Amino acid sequence: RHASLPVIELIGAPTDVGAGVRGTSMGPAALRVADLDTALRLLGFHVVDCGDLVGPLNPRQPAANGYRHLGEVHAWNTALFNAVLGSLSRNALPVVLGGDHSLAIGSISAVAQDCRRRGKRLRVLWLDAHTDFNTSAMTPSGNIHGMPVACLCGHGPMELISLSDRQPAILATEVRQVGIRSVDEGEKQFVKQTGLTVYDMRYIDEVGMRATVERALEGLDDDTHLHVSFDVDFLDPDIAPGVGTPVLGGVTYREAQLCMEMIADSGRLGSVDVVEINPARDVQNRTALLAVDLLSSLFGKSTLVRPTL
Ligand code: 5AB
Ligand code: MN
Ligand code: MN
Ligand code: MN
Repeated sequence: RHASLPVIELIGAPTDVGAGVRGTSMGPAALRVADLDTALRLLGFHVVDCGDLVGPLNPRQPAANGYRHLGEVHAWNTALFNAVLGSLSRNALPVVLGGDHSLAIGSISAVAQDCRRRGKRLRVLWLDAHTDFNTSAMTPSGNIHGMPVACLCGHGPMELISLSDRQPAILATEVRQVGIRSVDEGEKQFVKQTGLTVYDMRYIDEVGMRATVERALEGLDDDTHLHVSFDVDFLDPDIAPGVGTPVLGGVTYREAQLCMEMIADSGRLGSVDVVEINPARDVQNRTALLAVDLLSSLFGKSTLVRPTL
C-alpha cells in the first residue's frame, strides 16, 4: 500500500426501496462477489469494507402523494448520510455500494456538507442514462430513484431535501451529467428551466467521449472535491444487462473505460456511488464484474504508461 493514497471505505447500502423493479438490494453482495476490494488493493489502496448499513425492508407499497416508500427512502438516506459524513471526516474516500440511486441524496448531501466545512468546491459527475430530475408533480412512477438530482437541488419532500446543513444541498451548476438518453416529458422542461448541464448520448456521438469528459471536468482546481455518481445503466445494456431500468444505446465498453481513466487522471476523485446494479436481472454477475473493472480504471489502473497525445 502507498501512504500517499487515501483509504477507501466501502459502504454497502442493500436497498431497493427507491426503485420500481426489485433487486438492487443485492448490489453490494454482487460487487463483493466480484472482488471489488481485491481489485482496489491491487492498485495499492488500503481498503476497509465497512459492511452493510441496516434499514427498512421493501414494503412493496404503491406511490402515495407522488412518492413510493418515502419513509423508507428517508431512513436509508439518513443512515447513509451519517456513514458518508463519518468516512469523509476520517479523510477516507467513501465508495457507496448501492442499492438504488435514491441513495445519492444521502451520500451527496454528506459530501456537500463536508466540502463546506473544509472550504472546498464541489463537482458532481452524474453518469446515468437518466437525468433523475423528477419531482412528485411530474414523476411517471413515484419511484424516488428518478428524483435524487432534483432533491439535492432543493426540489423534493422536506425530509429528503434537508439532510445536510444547508438547503439546497448542492447547486445545479455543480452538476455535470453524462450518458443521458431517457428523460420524461415534464422532467425535460424542468431540466431546461434549471439549466442543468447535460452531455447526452447524442453529444457523445457527435464530439466523442474524450471531449465530453474534458468539458465535464473543466474548471476543476486543487480545491475541488469530485464526486462520481455512477448509475450502471449509463452503460449499454448489451454489456450491462443487470440493471432495473435498461435503456438502449448506452455507453460502450471503450467509452466507459476512457471516461473512468480521464476522471482518474484529474486526480480530484473524492467519493463515489456505484448504484442500480440488479443481480436479479444479470447474467453470471457480468454487470458487477464490469463495474469492478471500470472502478479499477476510475481508481487509476491503466494498461501501460500513458502516451503523450
Ligand atoms: B435511475 C424514470 N425517469 O422517474 C422514473 O435508474 C426512470 O436511478 C428513473 O436513473 C430511473 O421513474 C432512475 C422513468
Ligand atoms: Mn474479496
Ligand atoms: Mn440514476
Ligand atoms: Mn439510470
